[in-house]
Amino acid sequence: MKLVIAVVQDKDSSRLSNSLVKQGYRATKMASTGGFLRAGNTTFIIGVEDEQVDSVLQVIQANCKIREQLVSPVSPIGGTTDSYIPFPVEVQVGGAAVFVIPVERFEHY
Ligand code: 2BA
Ligand code: 2BA
Repeated sequence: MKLVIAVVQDKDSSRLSNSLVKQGYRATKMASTGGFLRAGNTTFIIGVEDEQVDSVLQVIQANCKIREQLVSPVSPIGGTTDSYIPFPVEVQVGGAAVFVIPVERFEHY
């Protein structure tokens, strides 16, 4: 068994959730925050059999779009200076950052 962890944009999360259910996959959605943009995103955890991993990855890929996002200057006042960005920069966000992790044990009570 594998655990697929996928960080996706909020805009894609309902579509992805619907597609996963439609294809018979079980998933848990968690509200998360990107460390860089400090904006909300959604983390899916999807426990699947090894042979289903590729198909789940295809579902994720098909439902998550790459988008450009402008990062506004962040004022260092009152905060730390290590993440200070002095001018707006455009970053590419998503489609999805996906990790596939082996599951040692799965119990369902
Ligand atoms: P954020 O951390 O808010 O990052 C949003 C986008 O900003 C990233 O898109 C990337 O294009 C850029 N970015 C992030 N950190 C950067 C850095 N240190 N220097 C320059 N640009 C940077 P994605 O790579 O598609 O990531 C989207 C979200 O997925 C991230 O949101 C984060 O929540 C998650 N993520 C991505 N890679 C990860 C990783 N290796 N481990 C854990 N979470 C990750
Ligand atoms: P359970 O299987 O007991 O799952 C309870 C919750 O545990 C799920 O909530 C989900 O958040 C998490 N979960 C279960 N299996 C998971 C997995 N393999 N990976 C990640 N998270 C997992 P819900 O998704 O709201 O599901 C509530 C109940 O609806 C489930 O109870 C199950 O009886 C049924 N169900 C869920 N997805 C189904 C599906 N695709 N087909 C048929 N029944 C489904």
